[in-house]
Formats: sequence, structure tokens, C-alpha cells
Amino acid sequence: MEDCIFCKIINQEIPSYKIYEDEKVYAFLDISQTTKGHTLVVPKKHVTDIFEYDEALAADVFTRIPKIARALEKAFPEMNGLNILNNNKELAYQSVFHSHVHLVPRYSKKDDFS
Ligand code: DGP
Repeated sequence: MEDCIFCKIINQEIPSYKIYEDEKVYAFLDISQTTKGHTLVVPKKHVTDIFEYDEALAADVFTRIPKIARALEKAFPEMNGLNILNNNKELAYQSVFHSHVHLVPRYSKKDDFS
């Protein structure tokens, strides 16, 4: 989709630090790095939010998350936990309107971000 920053990242028009990619999803480090390794998992198909998912797209995205979580655990062995978050619509703090799932590694109680 034109003018979508995540579509541009998927299409390599904007650089990103890739964590995982296959034919359905792209995962890359969030620019904000709430904690080290904070990753966004996005469907390659442009959908705005969860309300636009059909079952096949939900399977594409959500069945891959455990694999990406394990890749993060391998890359950041000191990680001790993981928050999985998905914001939908502005009221729920979505700021980029290409659906994405946040994977936020946790290391200790000290990296509380709430
Ligand atoms: P949300 O608020 O749930 O829509 O999260 C959007 C996230 O996208 C936010 O944590 C920052 C991240 N982000 C925005 N623009 C870019 C970008 O150009 N590159 C990367 N890597 N992340 C971005």
C-alpha cells in the first residue's frame, strides 16, 4: 500500500533490522526498543488492524509467533520473559496502521515499562 511505512519496510524501500521473514510475514526490530530485542511481526499483506483479519491471515501471523519468540530467545539468551501485544485502532494506542504484533523481551523486573 502506498504511503504505508511498514509496506515500505517489507519491500525494502526503508531499511530495517530483520529478525525473520517468509512468504507471509516479516519481523523486524521496533525503532523504539522498549526493551532490547523489541520486535514487530507484520503480515506482508496490508491490513489495518485485527478487524480485517480472516482466519487464514490470523493463522499466517499467529502460528509463526512461537517460532519468532524462540529466535529472539536464542539471539538474546539473557531474556527471561516476553510480552506479546497488539494494539488496534487509535484509542488502543495503535500508531502505525498496518497491523503488527509487538514482541517485547523482558530481562528483569527493572525493565518495567508500564
Ligand atoms: P503501535 O503504537 O502499536 O502502532 O506501534 C508502532 C510501532 O512502530 C512503534 O513502537 C514504533 C514502530 N515504528 C514506527 N515507525 C517505524 C520505522 O520506521 N521503523 C521501525 N523499525 N519501527 C517503527
